[in-house]
Amino acid sequence: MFYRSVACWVTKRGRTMGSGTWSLFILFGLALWKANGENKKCSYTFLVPEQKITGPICAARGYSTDKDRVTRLDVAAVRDLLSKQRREMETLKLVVDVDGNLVNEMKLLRKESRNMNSRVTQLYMQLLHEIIRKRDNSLELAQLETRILNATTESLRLASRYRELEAKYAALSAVVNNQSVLIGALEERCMQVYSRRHEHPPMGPPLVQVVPENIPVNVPRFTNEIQRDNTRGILFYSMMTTACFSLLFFLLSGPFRDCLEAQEASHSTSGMYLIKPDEAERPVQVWCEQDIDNGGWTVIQSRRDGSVNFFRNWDNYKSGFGNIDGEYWLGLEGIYNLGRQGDYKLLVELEDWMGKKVYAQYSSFHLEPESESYRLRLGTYQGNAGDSLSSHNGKQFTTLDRDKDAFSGNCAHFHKGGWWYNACGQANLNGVWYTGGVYRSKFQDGIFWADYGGGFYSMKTVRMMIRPID
Ligand SMILES: [Ca+2]
Repeated sequence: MFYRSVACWVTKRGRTMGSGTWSLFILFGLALWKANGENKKCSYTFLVPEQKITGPICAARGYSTDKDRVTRLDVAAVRDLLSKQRREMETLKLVVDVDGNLVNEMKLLRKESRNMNSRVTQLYMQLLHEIIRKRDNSLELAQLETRILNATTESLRLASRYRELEAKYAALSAVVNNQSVLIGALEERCMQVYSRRHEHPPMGPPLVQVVPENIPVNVPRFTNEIQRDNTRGILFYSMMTTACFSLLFFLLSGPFRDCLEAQEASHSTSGMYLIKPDEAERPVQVWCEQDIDNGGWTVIQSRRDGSVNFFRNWDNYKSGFGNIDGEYWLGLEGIYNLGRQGDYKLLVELEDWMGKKVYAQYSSFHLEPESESYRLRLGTYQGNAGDSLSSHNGKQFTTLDRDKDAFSGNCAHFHKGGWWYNACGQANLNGVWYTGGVYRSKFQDGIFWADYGGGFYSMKTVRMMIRPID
């Protein structure tokens, strides 16, 4: 049966096999025949060339040992191949494991990358914000620079202007110097001419040498403030108020002979009144002091703030000037007319710059007529200011344009006022109103009362007032 199977398989394959194949099968058939003939004690030996088997192996178990040997070699080779592939698989597994780690690391790296991106974005925003802020700062800096440039330009302009002014000042100084030289030369020329005409150059009056018993205590000041000539506005106001008061008094009562008569007519309030002395041609305004020493005092002179210039001519002193409610001079003619209608006494009220008030009272007071240049007639002194007026008793009135004093020059020029100057005097109540008390001047032209403060102490307020003798 086996033979038939082989023959059949050979027949089928014989159509496609070559001569080599046929030889192989012949040898294979002879071998089989030998195996069957062992029983006949006959043996054959075949030498078959070894060839590599690449295709499927068809082995019949239990029939051929050579054929089993070839198969084992192949199996060993396959095993080698398998072990090799197993190692490669292990290697690949290791590689896969490594790749897994790499994947994890990659994930971590991605996560870190995302974090880094977020951080980078945040930093970018911060950088953007910083850039914007710096741009704003740059704008402010630019504005500041512009301002600095403007200020620098302005300072340069001012410096240039200052240099120009300096140059002008230098030129003016040169002019002044030249003028000074010229004035000096002219003065020298005048002195030469004057000395040819007169034996002696003009001298000022002797200074007051009286050492006062009462010296005002105050801080020495040397301001020599010039009198303010703001009388125009005040005069307008005074004229208006005067007109109102005049109308009022004419309608209601008065004019009175003096302030005592006004007081006796129940006008006990100090203020402006209209009086008309008996011999006066027309009424005049005065300030009536009804509050001190029983009242009834007609104020003939008042100084208190330097608002009125007292360095005036004869006509002004004759008719009077100033403001009734401020500084004023009643007028020599008015004072003369008052004195003609009775016996009057004089009260001089003085206030220093510490606010202390002193007084000097004279038992009688009147003036002689204009033909006698309003000569002063005084009674005896009484008071606490010192007697600085008795030396003027019997003296005529002197103004800058009418010299009636006992001095070779005009005392009014030196003392800058109008007064019953002697040569020149111990009192100058119509002088220059200085602030602060002590003043500096070449001549004693302040409002001084020599027995109170000396000749270089200018009083703060002064009032001269008269009242009929009781
Ligand atoms: Ca004189």
